Amino acid sequence: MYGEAQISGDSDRTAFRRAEKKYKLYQTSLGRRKSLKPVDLSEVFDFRAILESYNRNGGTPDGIVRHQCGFDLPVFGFEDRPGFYFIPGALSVEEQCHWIKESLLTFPQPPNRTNHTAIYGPMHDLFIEAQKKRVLIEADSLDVDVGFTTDFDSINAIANAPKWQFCEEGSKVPKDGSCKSISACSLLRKLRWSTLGLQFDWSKRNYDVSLPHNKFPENLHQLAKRMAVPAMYEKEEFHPEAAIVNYFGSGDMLGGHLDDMEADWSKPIVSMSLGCKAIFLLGGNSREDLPVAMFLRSGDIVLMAGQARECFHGVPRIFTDEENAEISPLVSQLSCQDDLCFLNYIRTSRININIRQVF
Ligand SMILES: O=C(O)CCC(=O)C(=O)O
Repeated sequence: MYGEAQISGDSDRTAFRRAEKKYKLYQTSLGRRKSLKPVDLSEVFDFRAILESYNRNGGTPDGIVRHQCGFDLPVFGFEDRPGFYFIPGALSVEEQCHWIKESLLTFPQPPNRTNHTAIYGPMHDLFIEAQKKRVLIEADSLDVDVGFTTDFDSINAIANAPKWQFCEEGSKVPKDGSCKSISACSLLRKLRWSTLGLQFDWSKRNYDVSLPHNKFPENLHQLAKRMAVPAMYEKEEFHPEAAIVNYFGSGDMLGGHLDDMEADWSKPIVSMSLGCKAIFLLGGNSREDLPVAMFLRSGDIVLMAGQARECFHGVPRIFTDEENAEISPLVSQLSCQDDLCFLNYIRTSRININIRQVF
């Protein structure tokens, strides 16, 4: 699903692919100068502008509806796309900062799995290790003398020791080039997803309830339950059981896909955007259906329920340049010394937390 922006042979076979191609990042190099291919954003819906105009004159553009659902924030949608709800600026800047920190410090912690787990095993404190500029080293390469022992506890400890360990750069490593290592900074840049609550098995594309997992975080549960209300039938409650946290860097995209692994599609997916602005594509049941494009900004929440659950969707573009990322409230909020590490990350990144009821 993930991919760097690249042109592939069949890239314009379907309407969805054509839209992805239209919006994704193309960098051209002229000598040493890199420039971005200009992109036509005139057809991208901007729900923040729609909200501002609604607040001024009570109207919405053709094709856009304001859902009258008694929710305490304005909720918009498309006339011809039932089940899709857009809540612009749903999260305060403080809430956004809180979830950015959680997404970097807490959510990737074992037993939650990340895209790194299959290669390196459970990995603790990646964000902190990256700030310390430490390096992940294959334990076999470390110059640790375990000696000879008949003590079964020691033998078990050695057998169960993590295969990869974070170390100071340059420490204890043989100098013969045999050592496998990767910097924590580089791993952080390559962090693509982590999973909360019930763990999603990407290879089998289903939830593997046998995998060890923590209870779904209570404060995220409460937030998602509150935000899901516009998409819920009366007297029903949303029970979040799992979430996928997506991490995007410059040039990353999330290809068109369906979220179809949950049992009950009447229940919404609650999807929160944090950090740099992105373009979201909402298509139809087939990749042949022409998708609509819209901006997603930090603090926006999208709900996809019912018919919208059966629609292809994806994120072809994030904007990491200062002018277009639109993260100035986060820049002000995260400017104290202790928060600069989060600011440095989010200046060129986007995080999406999408929360699901699985059963
Ligand atoms: O990043 C987003 O806004 C959408 C994420 C998504 O579609 C997914 O994880 O299934």
